[in-house]
Amino acid sequence: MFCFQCEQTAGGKGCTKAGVCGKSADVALQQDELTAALVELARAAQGKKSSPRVDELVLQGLFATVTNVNFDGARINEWIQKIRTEIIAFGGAAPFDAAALWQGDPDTVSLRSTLLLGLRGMAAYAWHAYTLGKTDDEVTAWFYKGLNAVGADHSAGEWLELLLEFGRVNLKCMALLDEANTSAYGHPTPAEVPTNVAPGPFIVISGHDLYDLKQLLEQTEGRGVNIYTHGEMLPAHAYPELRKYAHLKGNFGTAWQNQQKEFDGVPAAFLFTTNCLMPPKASYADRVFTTAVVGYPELQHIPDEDGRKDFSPVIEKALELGGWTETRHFTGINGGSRLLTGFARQTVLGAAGQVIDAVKAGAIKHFFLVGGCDGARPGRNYYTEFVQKAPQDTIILTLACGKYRFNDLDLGTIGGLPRLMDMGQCNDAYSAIQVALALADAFQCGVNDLPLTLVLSWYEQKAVCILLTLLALGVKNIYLGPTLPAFISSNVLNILVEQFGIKPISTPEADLQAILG
Ligand code: FSO
Ligand code: SF4
Repeated sequence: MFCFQCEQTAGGKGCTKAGVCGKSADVALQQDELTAALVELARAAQGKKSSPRVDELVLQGLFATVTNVNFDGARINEWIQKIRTEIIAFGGAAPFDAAALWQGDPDTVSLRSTLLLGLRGMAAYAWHAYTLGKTDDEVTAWFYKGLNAVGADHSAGEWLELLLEFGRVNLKCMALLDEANTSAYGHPTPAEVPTNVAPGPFIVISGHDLYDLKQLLEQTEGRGVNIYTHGEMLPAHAYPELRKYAHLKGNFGTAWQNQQKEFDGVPAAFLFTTNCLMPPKASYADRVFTTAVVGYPELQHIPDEDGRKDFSPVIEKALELGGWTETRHFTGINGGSRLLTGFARQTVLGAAGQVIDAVKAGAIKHFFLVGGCDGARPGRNYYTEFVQKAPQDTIILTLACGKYRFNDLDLGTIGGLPRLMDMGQCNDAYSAIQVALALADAFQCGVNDLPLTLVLSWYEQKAVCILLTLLALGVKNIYLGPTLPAFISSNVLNILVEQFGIKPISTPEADLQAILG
């Protein structure tokens, strides 16, 4: 096997014997075969009309190979067989050798991998929009275009053009998901989310899929089972159509990499709707459920029947386990117990006048977007310290699960606005982009001329597609950590540094000094 798609890859180079994530060598090879089959499917579909069934298969096949999504060889094989059937129905295609994915000249491997990994990330976002009935022809078509590009040769210049074009298409995809989520559940408004767990049966739901949460809330209403969000599901508390359920009680746990410790011995059922599943320990594996493209051998899977799911096995398990008999008190990783979320674009832009006045009066000197994924590396304390050390006259916007490093801190307020504002999930990078564009408009300058710096943490492939979107928008001088991706070759890194001013993070003090002068 060879896999170097995520930040925790072995030795910072590549997993070759087994995945640090728990993916076996066999499953890694099957995932490569699945990817090769998708390239062949895109070849077969060229110049022909696709169908929603095939489009859905493309999304599932790409999404299933995102880090911490699917560890189940049997499910991966099912997708391969379905894709093979569709290739035949299209009239066949020239074969693509899975072994070729990660081989060749290092710069070509780097550029090809960046596009493929970006496509995997975008597939996750397109999937969530799709489950809410939203598709976009350009986004759909680009999956085929991108897969064809992955299977072809290009010059370095052509690869870069493809990557930037992809970044623009991913912006459309994030806009589509924003539209899907806000039209289904309303615009997020600020919400304070409890970290305590009430007595009685409960279910912890993790991942990004709000439609899964909605269905779970409907099916648990009046059943005496409380629902707690976990990880990237936290921002769900801000959506009016989700928070209206009184049994959506609070948030349990912190970011994904702490689950084996945090779930151990908890008398509740756990439901994984998207990525960030770690191999479950025996002490709680009997109560973990997967759904959608998520899979792990021997865990119970909740299938999809024409878009509707029956979560009865999850609910029965929660009732059987019964929860705790008294209220349990939990805190975030810094000991705080107050989590705020819901500062998405409508809320922040609603306060735009206040923000602009505060900038003009000198009360706000700088904005930081400290966003991205969390992970296990100790160097990620950088983000906690960065936020703690940022001066009092700065605002911190955040999104995705990296915020658990600091979202329990009380950073105070400026002019009535909290200094720390959680904009939502990683896909809500769309909200952050809209806010940055609106501020640039108000100050009549470019985004790069705003007193705004992006300090990003990456872990997996959704971060790749978001980074490409930011580059495609011309956003410069992004700080990136905790380490640089193994799939970025030194020549490609040089291009990123020269053309986009990408900076690896150093220390919070040095970076703050460089940014604020
Ligand atoms: Fe975190 Fe996991 Fe959203 Fe990622 S939950 S690490 S960027 O999958 O998806 O932020
Ligand atoms: Fe290794 Fe990450 Fe690939 Fe898992 S997803 S095999 S940890 S590089």
